Amino acid sequence: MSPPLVVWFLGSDSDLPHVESGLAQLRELGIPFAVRILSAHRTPLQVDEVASQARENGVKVLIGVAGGAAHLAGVLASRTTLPVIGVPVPTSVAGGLDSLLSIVQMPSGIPVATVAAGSAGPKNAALLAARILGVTDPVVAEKLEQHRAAMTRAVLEKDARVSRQYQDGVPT
Ligand code: RP5
Repeated sequence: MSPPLVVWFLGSDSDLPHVESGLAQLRELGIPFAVRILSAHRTPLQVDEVASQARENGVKVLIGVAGGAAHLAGVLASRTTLPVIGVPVPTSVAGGLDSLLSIVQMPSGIPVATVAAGSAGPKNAALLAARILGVTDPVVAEKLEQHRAAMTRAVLEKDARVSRQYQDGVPT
């Protein structure tokens, strides 16, 4: 098994269902990853240890996933100079606006690349991690080109089907 290039940090195992699409995306791209359940508030010492050792362990990108007072990605970014992506978990508070603002409003000097609070978030976190890896890894870069070409084909097929269906303004 290859050592992980990407590590997902989840503030709780209750966040796991939200990130399945992102894990699947990394699997599809053949990028080795690990998943840890560690919390900025409940296990700060372990977050500090894993984040501060990530670079020497060969990790290239960290992804912090949390909801509510979602400080995990920011704390990760404070303990490493590797790129950190933040994934806000939807909550009952305005669809996760609390999580989103907790992650995105970082102070100057400690950046976190924050993705959407909704269902696009985890998948885009995986694709953004792949783009970062693709800067220096031509195999990953080529897989990203193929992924985008497949997405374009899928949309054009839908366009052809729906535009045929609505010829003359009425469904046929
Ligand atoms: C956050 O609190 C976690 O990331 C999770 O989204 C939320 C609730 O955690 P649990 O109470 O379900 O463990 O830290």
